[in-house]
Amino acid sequence: MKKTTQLKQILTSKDLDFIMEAHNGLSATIVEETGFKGIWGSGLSISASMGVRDNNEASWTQVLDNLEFMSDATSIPILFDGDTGFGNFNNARRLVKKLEQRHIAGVCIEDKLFPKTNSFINAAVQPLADIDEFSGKIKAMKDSQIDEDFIVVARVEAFITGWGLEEALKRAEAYRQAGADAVLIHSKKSNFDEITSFMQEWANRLPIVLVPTKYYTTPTAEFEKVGANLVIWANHNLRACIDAIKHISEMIYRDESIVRAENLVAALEEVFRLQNTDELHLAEKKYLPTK
Ligand code: SPV
Ligand code: MG
Repeated sequence: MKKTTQLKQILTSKDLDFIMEAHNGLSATIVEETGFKGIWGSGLSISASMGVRDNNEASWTQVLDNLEFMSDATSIPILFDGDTGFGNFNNARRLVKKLEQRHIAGVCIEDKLFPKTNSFINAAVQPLADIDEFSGKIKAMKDSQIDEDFIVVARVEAFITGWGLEEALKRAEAYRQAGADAVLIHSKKSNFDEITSFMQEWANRLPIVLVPTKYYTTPTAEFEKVGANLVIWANHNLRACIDAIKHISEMIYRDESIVRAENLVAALEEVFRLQNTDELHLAEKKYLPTK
């Protein structure tokens, strides 16, 4: 099944589904192997893994190149975190074109201004996009997609920036009318109250996507109970890498030896397996002259 159709089914199925963050071809491969049905191409994780900030410091084509490796390495759909769409409607619709060419199943755009800042950094002073301008951007993106199953998720940042339920609903409804396939309602609260109040009023008008990074203690059953369709585990692979790399670097630095580290890291054979080295051996047998 096409990746776009897979993502559409994940979003529209009655069951609550989960997708997991990846930030390069290797982490994307591992996410698929683990059993997840989809991948979150996190802006935070991709930028952090590049050594830059989540402020559109990496150019959109640099991010796209990275996504292409992720897409080539996997057969499950990637929902790409497209930030604000990297400009106005025209930049955003060109982004859709380039994502489709790389078999990325969908993109999420948030109603802030370029260059954006991560939602958990000084969010109270972050300006929101004009509703009509952002709606036009969604329309342009939906009008430009070639594959009818390509997904555009509209991310509402009203709660994040200190606005209330009324503003969040107004924006979500405008984006629904502009043609969005789903709404991501984001919250930085450590409890689930904001989202619950939104979900009651929203009443299943469109599929809903949640990112419980800050309200992580909320039992997953609650997400199901309020009618959410998709949960994004947004950054734990990146954060796991940071701790693992720190730990092993410090150990090897102190020991001036790799003896203790050897059994704490993946075997080289595992690296080769994840790179699908066997396939190349078979291809060499098939395509290289045997003399
Ligand atoms: C990301 O993973 O980059 C996101 C989610 O946009 S958040 O960091 O929660 O804003
Ligand atoms: Mg992001």
